[in-house]
Amino acid sequence: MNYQDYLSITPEIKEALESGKPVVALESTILAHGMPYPENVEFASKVEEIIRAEGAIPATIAIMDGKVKVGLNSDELFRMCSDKEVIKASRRDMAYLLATKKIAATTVTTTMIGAAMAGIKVFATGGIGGVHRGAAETMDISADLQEFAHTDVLVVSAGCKSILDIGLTLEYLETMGVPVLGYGTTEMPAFYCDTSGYKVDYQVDTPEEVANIMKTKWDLGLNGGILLANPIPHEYSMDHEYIDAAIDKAVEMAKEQGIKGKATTPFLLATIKDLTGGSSFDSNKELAYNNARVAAKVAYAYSKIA
Ligand code: PSU
Ligand code: MN
Repeated sequence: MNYQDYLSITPEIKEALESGKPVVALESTILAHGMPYPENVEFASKVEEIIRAEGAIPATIAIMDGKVKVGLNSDELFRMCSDKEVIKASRRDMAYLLATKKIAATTVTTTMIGAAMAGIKVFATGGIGGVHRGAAETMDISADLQEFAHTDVLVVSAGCKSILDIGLTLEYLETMGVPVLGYGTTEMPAFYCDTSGYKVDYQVDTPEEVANIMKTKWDLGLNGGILLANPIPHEYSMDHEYIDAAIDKAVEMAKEQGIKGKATTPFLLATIKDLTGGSSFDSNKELAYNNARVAAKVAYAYSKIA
């Protein structure tokens, strides 16, 4: 058997990939562990609609029935949004979950892996995982960063949340040789906020520019991902002080309650939503829609030159 035997790609996506049409990968952990039910159901279909409206094909990825599924139907999407048994799958979980035919949602890490297996080069998410605050003691560094070091996928993300140490996350990406491009900005966005005070490597302003950098990197045999940091639209950007206070509180609560390992990020996301009375969730959805839109445009530009 080879890895293709573990892949299940919908006919629509397969045809699109074979004929060089633009396809955008989407993760399922954002649905299963990053957003509350039932709001995630509307999000899941809207984000796919946005990609279609831009002329690209959405490919939400998940693990089910011993396969990496690329493209979910509406029942499967609903299951990702509503089933509490859905496991959060990082790189280390993948073989176990496939061999035992469990149902699991893919993080940025495993969505990159699934996309690369299928031949999809562009992936839209909300925010990536990174180096957690206090990582010097806890060693909590998301596997997402390692994945960028060796898997050839461009990820469109609104930077990362300040539940993470943004400065250390950028240092780690530098060590791993990962280009960090700011889309229309010189700064690494901080998820809910369009600025963070940290600089990206380079500013890029058009999908064509991004596509050219992708092609050049991979033509050169420089394996690994690219992070396209796309700021939340300014009208949805939240007040730094307000959101930072909620984040500080959530980080403190996680520590008090002894939350560890892969439970940390979902705990922080849910706690921040509660502490902000849901207002952070509106921003969360808008930035993800915006990332989907940009990813579709980049996938289109890349399809013209690849
Ligand atoms: N950050 C968010 N929303 C998310 C996640 C991160 O703002 O939904 C999810 C993504 O799937 C990401 C994962 O890949 O959490 C990282 O988890 P960990 O920190 O356990 O590596
Ligand atoms: Mn972690």
